[in-house]
Amino acid sequence: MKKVSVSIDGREYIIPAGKNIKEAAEEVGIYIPGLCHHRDLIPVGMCRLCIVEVEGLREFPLACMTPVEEGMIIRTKTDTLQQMRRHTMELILSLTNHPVTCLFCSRRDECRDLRECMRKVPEVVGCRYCPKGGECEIQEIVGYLGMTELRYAPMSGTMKPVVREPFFDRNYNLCVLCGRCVRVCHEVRGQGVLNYRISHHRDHTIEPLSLKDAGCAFCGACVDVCPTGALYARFEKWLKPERTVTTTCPFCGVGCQIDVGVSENRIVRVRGNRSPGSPNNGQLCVKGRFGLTFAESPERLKTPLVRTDDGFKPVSWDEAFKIITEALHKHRERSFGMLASARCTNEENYLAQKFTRLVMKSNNIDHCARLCHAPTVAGLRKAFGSGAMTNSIAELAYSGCIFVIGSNTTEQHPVIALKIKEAKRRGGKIIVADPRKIELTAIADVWLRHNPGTDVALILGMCKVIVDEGLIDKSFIEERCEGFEDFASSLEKLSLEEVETLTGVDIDDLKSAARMYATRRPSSIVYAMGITQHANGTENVLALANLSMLTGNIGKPSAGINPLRGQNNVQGSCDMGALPDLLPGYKSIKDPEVRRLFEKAWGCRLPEEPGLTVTEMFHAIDDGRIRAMYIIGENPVLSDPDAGQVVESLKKLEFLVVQDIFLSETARLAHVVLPAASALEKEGTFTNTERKVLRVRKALEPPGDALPDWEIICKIARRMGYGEQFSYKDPEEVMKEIASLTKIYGGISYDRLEKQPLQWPCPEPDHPGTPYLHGDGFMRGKGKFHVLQFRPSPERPDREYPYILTTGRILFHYHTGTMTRKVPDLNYLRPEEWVEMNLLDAQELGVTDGSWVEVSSRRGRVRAKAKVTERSPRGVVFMTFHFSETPTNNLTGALLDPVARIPELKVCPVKIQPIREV
Ligand SMILES: Nc1nc2c(c(=O)[nH]1)N[C@H]1C(S)=C(S)[C@@H](COP(=O)(O)OP(=O)(O)OC[C@H]3O[C@@H](n4cnc5c(=O)[nH]c(N)nc54)[C@H](O)[C@@H]3O)O[C@H]1N2
Ligand SMILES: Nc1nc2c(c(=O)[nH]1)N[C@H]1C(S)=C(S)[C@@H](COP(=O)(O)OP(=O)(O)OC[C@H]3O[C@@H](n4cnc5c(=O)[nH]c(N)nc54)[C@H](O)[C@@H]3O)O[C@H]1N2
Ligand SMILES: [Mo]
Repeated sequence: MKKVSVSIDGREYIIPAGKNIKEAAEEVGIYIPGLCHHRDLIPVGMCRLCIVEVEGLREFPLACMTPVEEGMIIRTKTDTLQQMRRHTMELILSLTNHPVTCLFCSRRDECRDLRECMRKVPEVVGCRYCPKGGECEIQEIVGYLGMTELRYAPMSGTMKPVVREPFFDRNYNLCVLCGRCVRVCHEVRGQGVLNYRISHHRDHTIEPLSLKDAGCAFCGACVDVCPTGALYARFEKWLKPERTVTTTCPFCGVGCQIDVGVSENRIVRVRGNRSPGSPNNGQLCVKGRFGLTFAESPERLKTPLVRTDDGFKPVSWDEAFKIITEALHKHRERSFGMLASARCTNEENYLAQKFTRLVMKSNNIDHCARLCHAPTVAGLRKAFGSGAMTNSIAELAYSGCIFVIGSNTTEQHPVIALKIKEAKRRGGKIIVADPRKIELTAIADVWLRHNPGTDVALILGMCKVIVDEGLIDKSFIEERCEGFEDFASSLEKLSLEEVETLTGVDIDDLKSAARMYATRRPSSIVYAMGITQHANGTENVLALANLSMLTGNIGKPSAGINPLRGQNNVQGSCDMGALPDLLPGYKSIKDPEVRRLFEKAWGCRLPEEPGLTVTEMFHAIDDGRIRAMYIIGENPVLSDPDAGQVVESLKKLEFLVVQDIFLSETARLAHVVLPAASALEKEGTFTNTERKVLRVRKALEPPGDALPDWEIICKIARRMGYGEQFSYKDPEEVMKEIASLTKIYGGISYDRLEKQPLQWPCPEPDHPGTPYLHGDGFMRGKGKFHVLQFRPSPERPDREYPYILTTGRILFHYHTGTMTRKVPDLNYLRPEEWVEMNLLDAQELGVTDGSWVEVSSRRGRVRAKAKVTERSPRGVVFMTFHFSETPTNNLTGALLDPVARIPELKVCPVKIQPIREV
């Protein structure tokens, strides 16, 4: 990196070239005041407070707008500068009518706790008015400038009412019109909701007046950049953290690093962390920023519960363990099934599978990856030899083209969507393939609105165009792949007209998408559930693998295939072998060599036959092959397909123990319920979607008697006679064992993670980790093309069930709602299920926006309000599975992909009938 040497305030510094004076000074610890600038924003030089003196220049350059140059002699704090800044500041304060009592308060420097201040100096209305106290940037500037009074009378303005938004207040009496909020909303978040409202009554303020209906995503970025108390999160108001803990967000698979400020065992601050390797660089989404308070919900489980005839009875851990060990002893070596949890840490998942295999002598262990990315694991392993996201989140910003297929990225991985928007700003092309009109279609260069379930045809069509037009990367294919000839000749039989008929996508659009993807290298593919949750999910994944190899867009930075993993630790649960056929590190249970390694380490014999998958376990209950289950952090009563059947099956179990943080719908069916500590209350690691191992740290004490999942599993195992194999001091010790047995984690340790996160494969203690895979050759040797044929979804719409129901998620809620629905303002933003449907369908059905409908399938029926929206194409309706009042999965079916055993959750034929309000 090029460097320049400069002098600042009489000292010499070497600074990376390309920085502006303000950034350069900050880097060496010199403060220059400023209100409009923020490190995430494009400098605009609006507030003029950051003027400096540069030798040889007669004017006073703005530090935020002036790049450092070799040999510059800069002064940041001369009398002239300070005097000019004081004038400027006085003007800003008087023109914006910002209250000053607090600013000139003699105890300003001690200002730490505003409640304290109000008690001592009750007449200080300024403080009472502002929630920001010692963190106010205006106060900092006023102090730096040594101001003691305001010589200009404040402009008389009217008091503006404080607007109460979900999560935060907007008090424009405190706004100094620095514009940071407006700019972060446009520049960083690409949301563009906030705007200036300039009126001739000097009543300048920020629009819109209410954010809820204006498309605001409530990410909180505006709140975080506000220098004053104008925008302020209510749960942070008045309170100061006693300590701050950096940990990993417990919602989705992005793995955002968060700084959680805690006071008296309560969360009083949440900020995005920006230390090296953090996937989010300071940004968060609504759930990470404002949704962590689920942990403080009074509904948290606080003691073990045992079911009696009169409902659940709280019991001691001792009593609960006694019942559990007695019951589980009966089912060893047979009739036992475990669901591990992608919400839990790596260490906990490792222990869950060790418990199942070693203590229960069974391979019946699986988890929600089965309903999620099982086709990714299966398909990408077949094609490349590894089932993980090939590249890193940060690389997306530099892609020449991003093909987003079946991923509603802005709602489901909001912080990754920022990188897609950034790529667009840098001139990259965006292709979206989605039947629904998602937010990204607004910035897409091409939007392929295909019929649900026709992805194989669509992708093969693109492959055909690429081959026919000679856009393939011949040398890449020759050197690094196999099976190309067969694949290419299989395309000869495919007709684009047929693709058009099947998919409903115009041939010209298909062609331009194919050309864009093939020629704007490096091109990335981003996909999620729209690809995997189909009875032909594995074929969809293989089709994408073919597309990437054809054009050589794999094994390179900013290219690759990026399955966005869903749950916070679903990548880790898979890595840890919480799967019926694989031991930690994706080692086959059938391989005797592998078994020997684990048998030696654990001192046991391992069961050889692969176990049952999630969906198979529920069927096995029905025929008596499974009679006891241990479910950790999963809620299949709402999340599994054909959920009505799942409930029936669970009721047949002789013994069910559920370990959760809430009394979930599944826990309600248990014989014993165990209270777990949430991610905010324990130590460990999560592995995010880009294979990055991130630390989870304890910020809060767990409520009541709740214990971390790892401790509970170990305690049960020890009681069942496995004291030696399950006595760990802490999760760090578990990670040591994981690293010793799992090559891809071989070089990972808590010591190293303390410095920065590491991406697997990281086989040695001095290995730097791997940002993108298959760089020096595919993990399986050669990349393999697969010949594929389009198979339509097994259950098609017909006269009785004419609409296609596709299911998924929305921004404000998470899965079965156990956590997000405990956060009042998330619930306020979306309190109920909607059946999203097209206007033409609504008219045909005689349904209006907000009226009630009954949706039924061959398996069940549910009721909800209709939402008439252009998001849904004709004939397709969309529902979530976030609301227990509307158990959508009573409708979906358990038709499985033959390879990955994932159910078809994205195509379910239904009928819809208007009903009277319920
Ligand atoms: N807010 C929030 N974020 C989440 C979650 C959450 O519950 N809430 N869950 C997390 C988890 S575990 C996961 S797996 C991810 C899921 O993240 P996504 O997969 O992005 O979410 P979905 O809503 O399931 O569906 C994705 C898209 O697939 C489209 N689609 C439907 N049918 C088809 C089809 O046949 N072909 C194609 N190409 N597209 C189709 C839908 O219109 C939708 O836009 O989100 C994670 N993030
Ligand atoms: N119709 C339809 N169904 C779907 C999908 C779809 O798109 N459509 N998507 C599928 C997908 S991709 C997924 S990933 C699954 C998700 O399905 P689930 O994993 O069953 O859903 P969650 O609501 O995330 O359930 C996790 C449970 O873990 C608990 N929990 C949270 N943290 C902890 C912890 O630290 N310890 C313990 N012990 N418990 C904890 C929560 O309270 C919650 O009850 O749903 C699937 N089901
Ligand atoms: Mo998922």
